[in-house]
Amino acid sequence: MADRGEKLRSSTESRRSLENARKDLIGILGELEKIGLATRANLHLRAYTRLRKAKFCFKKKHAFFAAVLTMLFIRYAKDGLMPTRREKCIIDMPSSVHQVFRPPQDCSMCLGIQQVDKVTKIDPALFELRYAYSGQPVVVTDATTNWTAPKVFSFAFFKSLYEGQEADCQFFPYKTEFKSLREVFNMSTSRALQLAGTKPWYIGWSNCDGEIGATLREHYDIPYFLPDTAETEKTDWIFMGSSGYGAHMHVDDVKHPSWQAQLKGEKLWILEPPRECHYTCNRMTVTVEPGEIIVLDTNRWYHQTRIVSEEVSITIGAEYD
Ligand SMILES: O=C(O)CCC(=O)C(=O)O
Repeated sequence: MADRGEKLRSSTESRRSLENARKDLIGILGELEKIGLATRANLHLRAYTRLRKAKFCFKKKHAFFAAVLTMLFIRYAKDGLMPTRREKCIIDMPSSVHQVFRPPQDCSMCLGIQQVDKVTKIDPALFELRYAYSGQPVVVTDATTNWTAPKVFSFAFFKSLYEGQEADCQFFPYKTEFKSLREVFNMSTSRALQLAGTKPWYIGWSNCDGEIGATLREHYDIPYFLPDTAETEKTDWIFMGSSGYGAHMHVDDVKHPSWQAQLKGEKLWILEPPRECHYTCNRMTVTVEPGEIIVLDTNRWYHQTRIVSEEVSITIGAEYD
């Protein structure tokens, strides 16, 4: 208590002596002005006063920096708002931050690859050797033959599965107005079926609900070509939507490569090598037809998709290691 009183006293005293010094200085400067002596101190004091009054003047160079900053902001804000597949983190960073800190790739993963192969009846050993972990994208044409998913999976089927549930782990609205899967399943049937005059839509989500996952797996199998030692993640990824729409160009930040089965509709994939390999590797495109499975390391290849069929596209996929 005594200590606080002491501090208060000393701060009041120093404020008083500062005030006295200011008054003395003004007095001296006044006297100097009276006798016409323009001292350096006097000049400095005026310059200081002028400086304080000066207004900020927006010049050409300021406009240039403002334009650069605005462009950077728009680019990163847009990119940051775009969804990409990621592992769940405690603190989720915008996708732009992930992309900036992405470790550089070894371009041997894409060197010499001219196109996405389409293969049939591929032996798992050969698949492992050529495609499973090499980074070379491939489409397998005969891996959904006995699946019931292409017939069963539809907007109405997913709607009935998710009725009253909040079971999606990650939801990607892309360009739609939807904020959740619940909102998607509330759209009108005519829009869901993309009848004439209705608004197009494209969305994606991951399912981590055990029960729903088990129901989904009643209708598809682990693709036969995956190596015996490979484990498929329990998280299913579903992408669904209308002609002309798809995912923007991006790279993912997930653990493993993925497979994705085209159950309905046709989807064009545009693949770009990582930025650091642009001069050594090729950009490629491939259209995945109903019944085909694309296998892609989405962590290494930048990818963009577009539905090219009139029919609504439905896909299911997962990561494997
Ligand atoms: O299937 C799509 O349209 C997008 C898929 C995608 O971006 C992904 O799997 O990371």
